[in-house]
Amino acid sequence: MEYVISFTLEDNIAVIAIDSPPVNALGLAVRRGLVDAITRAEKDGAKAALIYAEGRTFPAGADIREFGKAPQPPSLPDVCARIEESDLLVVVAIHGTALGGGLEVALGADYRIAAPGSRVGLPEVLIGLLPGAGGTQRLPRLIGVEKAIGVITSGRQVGAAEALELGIIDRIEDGKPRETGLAYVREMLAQDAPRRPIRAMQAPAPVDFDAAYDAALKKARGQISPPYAVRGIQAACELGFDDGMARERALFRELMETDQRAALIHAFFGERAVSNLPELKGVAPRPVANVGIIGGGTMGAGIATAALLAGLDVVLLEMTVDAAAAAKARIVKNISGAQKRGKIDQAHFDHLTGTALKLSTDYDALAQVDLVIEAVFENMSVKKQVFARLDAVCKPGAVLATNTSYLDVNEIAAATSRPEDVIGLHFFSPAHVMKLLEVVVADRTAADVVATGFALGKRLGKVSVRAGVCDGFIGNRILLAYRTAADHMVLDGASPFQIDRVMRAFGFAMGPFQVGDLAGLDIGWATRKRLAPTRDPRERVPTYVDKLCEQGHLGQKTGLGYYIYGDGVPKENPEVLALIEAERKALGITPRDFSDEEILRRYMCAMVNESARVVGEGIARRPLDVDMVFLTGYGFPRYRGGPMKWADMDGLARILDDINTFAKADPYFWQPAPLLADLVTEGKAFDDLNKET
Ligand code: T1G
Repeated sequence: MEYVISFTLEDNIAVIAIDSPPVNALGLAVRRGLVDAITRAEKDGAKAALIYAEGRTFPAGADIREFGKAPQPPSLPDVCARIEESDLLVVVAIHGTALGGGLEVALGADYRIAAPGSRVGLPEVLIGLLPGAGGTQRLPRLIGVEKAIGVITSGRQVGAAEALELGIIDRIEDGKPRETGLAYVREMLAQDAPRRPIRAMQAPAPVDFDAAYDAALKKARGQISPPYAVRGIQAACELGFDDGMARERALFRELMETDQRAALIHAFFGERAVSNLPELKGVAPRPVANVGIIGGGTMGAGIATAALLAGLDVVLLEMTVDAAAAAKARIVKNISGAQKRGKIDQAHFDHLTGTALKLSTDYDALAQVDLVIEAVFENMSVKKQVFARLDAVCKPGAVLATNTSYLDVNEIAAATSRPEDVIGLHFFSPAHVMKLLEVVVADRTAADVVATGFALGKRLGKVSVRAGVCDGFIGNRILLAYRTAADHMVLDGASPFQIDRVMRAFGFAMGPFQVGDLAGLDIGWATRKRLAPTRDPRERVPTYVDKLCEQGHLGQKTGLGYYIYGDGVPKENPEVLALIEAERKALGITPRDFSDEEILRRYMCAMVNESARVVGEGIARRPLDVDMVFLTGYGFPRYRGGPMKWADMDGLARILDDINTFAKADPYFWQPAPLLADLVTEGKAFDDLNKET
């Protein structure tokens, strides 16, 4: 058993320190150590005990790495009960992020003190669970049911000041947890402060739990852990404490067995694993203290905003003074949003929009920047001109990045004398909000430039995913495949509105045609025109939506697309159905019905098949990389883990069977990806590839 709990006696106070990096997770050794320490404190005749943690944070929860393994005693509920039932006056000193089981341990104590800047929370619903060590029973007793429902079903972190106001903590004190904790214990002993076991507090007043359940169910769009948590809290009102604990345990165990829990844990670890690339071990990124950005449109301004908020100085280049002023206005608007949300104060706002941001129309302004991100018009000749200028102006060693969403980064690099310094950094709009960053590695990109791209991504708070060079990289290439499957279904008889409904029911916030209206139908239109010259004659590409575009109907930005946008809920545009009818007639297609199930199967099989191609070709390193792209950039429902996790759960053999069935009518579009066929032959899952480095 590694040494993770230290015990000292200071007068009649047992001082118990948890020391289990990186986040003092409550793994077996910590749980056993805590129980042993409480027993020892009682044996040594202590009057009180202080529990605090060394390192960066008070326990951030149960050890998620133990999930799925056989549970070993003492369980976390037993640890909390052991603390609560002891005759000792127990104080917990919190710092960092006391989350999940960490907060539940703190709720087993009599009093809680926290350092300023501490955050507490019960984020279990975010990983498909509910608080399983008394959180649904103790928190409502402490802060009331309404507030407990809000904290637990959102899984949000609560800052120290709010936690004090709610009554989760009793005091905020600056200083080392051991010192502030000890002083607080001595104060409590001097006052002969009473024990305060939460289990003995009165059951909280109930609310309309069915209404709360329904509200949580609706908001979670198919994820079940938040509504389950409401039922756990309901037990705190309707059952005695022990029965309530038993109810919580039963609900917790049920959730532990679900695919949703497995998918959400996959997402949690995947977001951290995806940017740990073996080939970058020991490769130092180039230092980046400032960035240049070329192009101040929506993307450029969004990237500038993200960089400024991450503490980088920005030089933004536009073609004219007016365009530079418009870019600045966009950036100021973005940053004032952060100020409105309380993320920054006025002084910080002034710094970010003042000294930290320079605008220019002269390339020479970029001569000293450490890294440049080009975000100009998606046209190869324009980009080549820009990179030739950057090559001439930027200092040696500056990283030259393009934000292109599909163009060939090798071709762009070849426009410079330093292709090893060129990389793709594909942000997703709005760039200061969306977490996904595709780091596109060209053939000659140097390893330390790749490392610099990932370091910048981490600095900007992004989930960075390595992508190889191809049309659309990872996300947009796969998007084109399942969008095409949807278009084929529309030509053959399905309505775009039915397809949107089916994909929303699957858990997407929006269906593919709603997304088209949001992004602008002109983007797809331009892609179809761009790909037309090299299109295989066997491809089936609809033309009805081009007619919409020709009439100037581009979706939300023009108020009309697949849907009619006015005030209130967007309405289905009947004009679209007429255009589809006309195209079917012109193609001699007799429309047929599609069941919701068939729509879902075709849509998802196309997504999985192209994903398998992208992994098989090495464009994405692992299946989890594709999952992280879709969870963080394309609205894929997180509780399904991403396309490849979903495929593993659905069963690769079943997916391959479906593809082979669909191929009977369209062998060109439905060609099984070699990797998918190989895994089925070997009886393996995509997840087996994630374990390989
Ligand atoms: N268990 C195991 N490892 C964990 C962990 C955990 N709970 N939390 C973090 N790690 C690892 C993480 O994988 C990474 O490892 C390193 O710590 C740093 O994390 C009964 C059952 C605490 C806010 O859901 O939200 O309690 O990659 O990179 O950005 O009711 O980690 O370095 O090898 O994220 O500063 C509930 C999850 C569990 C909190 C820190 N608790 N963690 O963020 O660092 S369920 C959570 C976080 C539970 C009870 C139930 C964040 C953080 P590596 P990091 P960070």
